Amino acid sequence: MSITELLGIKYPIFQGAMAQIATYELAAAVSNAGGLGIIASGGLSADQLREQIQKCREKTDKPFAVNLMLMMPNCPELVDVVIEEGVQVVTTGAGTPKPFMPKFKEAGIKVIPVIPSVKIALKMQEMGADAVVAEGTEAGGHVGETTTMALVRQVAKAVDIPVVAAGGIADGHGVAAAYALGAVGVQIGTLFLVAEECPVPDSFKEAVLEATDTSTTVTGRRGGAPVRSIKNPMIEKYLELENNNASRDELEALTLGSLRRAVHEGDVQSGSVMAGQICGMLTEIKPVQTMLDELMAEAREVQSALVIG
Ligand code: TUI
Repeated sequence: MSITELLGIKYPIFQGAMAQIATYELAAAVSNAGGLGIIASGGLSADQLREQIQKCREKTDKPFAVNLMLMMPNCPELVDVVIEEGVQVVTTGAGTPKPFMPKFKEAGIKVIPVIPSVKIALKMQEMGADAVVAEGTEAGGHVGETTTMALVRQVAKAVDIPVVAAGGIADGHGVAAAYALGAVGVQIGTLFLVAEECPVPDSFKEAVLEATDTSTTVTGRRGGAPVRSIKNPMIEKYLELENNNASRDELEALTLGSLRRAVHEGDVQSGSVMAGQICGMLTEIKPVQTMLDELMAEAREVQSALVIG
């Protein structure tokens, strides 16, 4: 069965669950446009997540998912909300959904973990995942080490469940490339940062539009939670502190509340503007529907025009 049949969607395109950004407004827009909209629950309370799910359902009658950031201490409560509200699909990130698998299975929920390596992909398959999103290090936010090119191919060869490719994809060429590697769908985050429906301040969208292919970098490798974002004075300072072996406290003082500063206050100088390496290609703010239609039309054009050798 194709991923579109499995999930009841038109296009094999998932919207990345960008923490504090992927609210019901963006998720509903993506689902209405034929993709899989995903509500990011990172940073939300159980009540806030319930409200997000209910508002999403008011805006779309199409399938949508909820992403669980497994590092969140309130994950068990969020899982209960997802089940009570009848959400059909869950994606997970930054950890293992193992403790929650029996509950998800019992509720008939499809579980699609985001994974950064073959080893973790196999582990997820064994615990009953319905598919995996193989996310390369080109992606924004919390990332692994392996590139999309190397990761997707190796995961696709290793597992029997469907593989969705993520990291560095923002147009039809990227979609076609993902399929060539064995993926049966893509997850896209950075492109949707510049969607009309994306609820971030204009300054955030401008930072993404102005960025080039070399504008992002990864901080926090030493602390074990590497994060990709667009370089700005705060990130430069972080890198300097990291190079000088600064204490964990000093580093945390710099990043405390930094995602909120960028996403809610539009402060793109001292806030975290998490984005993937493909941001250099983005030049225009567009409606989600236009983005998805163009992505799929271009992917099909690339597919039929491809000449090898
Ligand atoms: O989770 C993401 N991306 C994120 S989460 C996030 S919020 C955040 N803010 C500040 C610091 C850190 C996070 C921003 N972006 N992507 C999915 C993803 N999952 N990437 C890597 C992983 C992952 C890593 C280890 C998944 C599983 C895993 O291990 C599982 C196991 O069983 O060991």
